[in-house]
Amino acid sequence: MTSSSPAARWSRVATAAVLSCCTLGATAFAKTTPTAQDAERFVKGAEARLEALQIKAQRAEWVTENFITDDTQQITAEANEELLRASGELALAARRYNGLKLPADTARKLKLMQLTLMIPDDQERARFTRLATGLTSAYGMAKYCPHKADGSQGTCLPLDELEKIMAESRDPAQLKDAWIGWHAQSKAYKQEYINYVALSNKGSRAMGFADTGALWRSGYDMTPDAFAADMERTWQQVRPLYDALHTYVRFKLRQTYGPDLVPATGPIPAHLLGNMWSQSWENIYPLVKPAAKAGDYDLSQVLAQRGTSAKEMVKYAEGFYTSLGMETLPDSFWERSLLTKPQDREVVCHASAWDIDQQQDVRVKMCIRPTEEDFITIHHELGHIYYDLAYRGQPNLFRNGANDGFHEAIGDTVALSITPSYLSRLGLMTATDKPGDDIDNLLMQALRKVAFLPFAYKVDAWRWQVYAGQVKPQDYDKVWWSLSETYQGISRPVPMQADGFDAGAKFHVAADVAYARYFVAHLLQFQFQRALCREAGYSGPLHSCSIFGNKKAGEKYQAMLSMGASKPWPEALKAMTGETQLDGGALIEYFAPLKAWLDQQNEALAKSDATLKR
Ligand code: X8Z
Ligand code: ZN
Repeated sequence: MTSSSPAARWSRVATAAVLSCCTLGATAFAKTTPTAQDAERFVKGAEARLEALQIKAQRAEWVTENFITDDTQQITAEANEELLRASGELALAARRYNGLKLPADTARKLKLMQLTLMIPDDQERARFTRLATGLTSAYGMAKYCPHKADGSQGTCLPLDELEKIMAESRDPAQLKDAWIGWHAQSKAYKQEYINYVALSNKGSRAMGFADTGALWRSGYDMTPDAFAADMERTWQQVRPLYDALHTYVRFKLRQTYGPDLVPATGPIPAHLLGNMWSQSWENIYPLVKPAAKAGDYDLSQVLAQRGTSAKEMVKYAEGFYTSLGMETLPDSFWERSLLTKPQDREVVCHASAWDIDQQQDVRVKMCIRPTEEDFITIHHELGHIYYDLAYRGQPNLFRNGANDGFHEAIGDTVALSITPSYLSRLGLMTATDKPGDDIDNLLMQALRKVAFLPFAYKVDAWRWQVYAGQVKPQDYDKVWWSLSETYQGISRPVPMQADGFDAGAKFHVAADVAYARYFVAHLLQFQFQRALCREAGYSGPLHSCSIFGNKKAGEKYQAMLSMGASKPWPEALKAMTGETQLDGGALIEYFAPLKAWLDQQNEALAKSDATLKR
């Protein structure tokens, strides 16, 4: 099972299946104290049942996301309902063994099994899974249909076309229109989301968690409060770097769009950052790149000019993993994956990786275009796939990432090795190309990675409050924008809509995929990269390291991947890096030259900006 796939939403293990609980309840719940042997027998049976149901749910979900209709949604909701019932029943039954002296593996499996929702009422459970499928599908099908000047309806724009506008347009009016158009869509499913949250909380509370946010935060081998404190601690570590980047970008956007649109201090309007959610800013690199001296190499241009096919894009990524000594992707991957957007049906285009049968049947679903962004994303997706393949030898309950942030960090780490020298080796950069220097490349990377951190923090800071009941539906947007301003330093381009649902315009909110994982991953990937580069014998600056072709680093990586979720994540981290906690230090080391440069630029720009009146 893969972190991005929906069955993972409701339980840490996502893969735990069920004995038909009631049989178990009737027979095994005798009054006698259970033995360790009973516990092991229970776990074994549970894993077998869960596996069968997980595979069934994955297949149904795959079909729905590739072909959204009322029927497919119903089939998926029913398969997920069966899985959820089983997971809940097993989780309850597992409590019976809590406190017994057990082998470490069994105790861990029992613990993982209890990190799930439990919705005992048949109707509520069915309503819950129907809402879940409906929300993901509604997001997948949403389109902005602008009205023409004469009031008639124009061509409807799906998300990928709106994202293209956000990435490429430099016309503030057009950007604002695309931004508003997309953010108006989620209102349509706000009530479903509210109902979904209520049922989800009910399911979490039945398992003894304060709410679903607390259940999510319990998936990190520490208490929910300790995890929240770790996020805050590491955010404070990296915040000065984000602040420097934000200040620099604001100066540059002010120069581009003028002081009326971009203020000298305070938040940046969200529609000017090159991305629908302002979550990563690499698309505005041309506006903020260091003047004159910057190189002009553009990977997107190269890929588009060569007419690079979606399959070729994936082949490049596969080539990286095999260069580390990992296996080639099975034939079924190429036969069954969806790599381009079909024109004849509704699909969920948000990129995802799937582990259908927990053995060989791995797939990617992604609407690939020949761009640098997608080139990086496909390396990310294959990270999920190679993790899935590496831990398939583990028992069912351990076929997962050490934590969900690990799952997200695997491919991102590999993508950090897409350096100019690597692109030259692939022939994607030639002698006539003018690559940027270190600062150019670091700035681009910071627009991707550093800009992302407060966004990831915000999404779940908001959701934790929503799940805790601290934010009422009428205040969803108020709190969303207050957090957006506090953490990201961005503002809504226009006043809030009445009863709006801006958070729901993000896939992971509509599809209810926890987001703290990406915050964790954005720190972990630098910790991983530093360790792998050391293993490869590299001793230069961290940002220039590429582990391409290094079998020694590959072995080290594979050893951690094959552990799956069998050990608490600090042990997996230690095995590879020697570190035992989440830490922003490696990221700070990677960007150190850029931080010094940004500080210098900001000082100089502050002086020249004084002449730019608001
Ligand atoms: O959703 C994803 C992946 C699939 S797990 C494409 N990402 C987050 C996002 O798009 O919001 C990758 C980075 C953040
Ligand atoms: Zn992912």
